[in-house]
Amino acid sequence: MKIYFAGSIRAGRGDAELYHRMIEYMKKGHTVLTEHIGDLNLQESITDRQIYEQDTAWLREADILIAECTNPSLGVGYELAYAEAHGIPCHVFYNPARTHLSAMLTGDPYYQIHPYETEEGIYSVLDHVLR
Ligand code: 6IA
Repeated sequence: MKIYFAGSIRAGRGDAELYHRMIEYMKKGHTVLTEHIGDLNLQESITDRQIYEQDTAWLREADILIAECTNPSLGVGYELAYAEAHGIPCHVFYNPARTHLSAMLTGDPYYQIHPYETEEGIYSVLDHVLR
């Protein structure tokens, strides 16, 4: 599967190590189009227009969107809406002990929402959805 992984960039990199581990896990059996989300030394080297054009092209190409939404991000919210508009299946992971997820995600039946308590819980759900 071609996976578009979405996680916070300008909205804060506090979960970057978690994104990195999730991407490494998914890469064992699949292609992650957005590996840079887990890059711990992310450097902004292209223009915002180039980022938008590249990311929306990857979204249209993706078989599935996996989003880690514990750290709220406008960009990730935009990507989720874009993916829904293009019929791409979306799975949203978040830790309810750390955030109260937006009703615009939990209230939209299109999204498969996966609250987790421990990081191990993420991987067992990923095993299931990426089968
Ligand atoms: O609003 P945020 O910046 O938190 O939005 C994060 C989301 O938007 C991620 O899921 C990305 O797919 C996308 N995004 C935001 N900024 C970038 C970016 N910056 N590069 C790629 N995708 C981005 C430059 C990084 C550089 C290494 C090229």
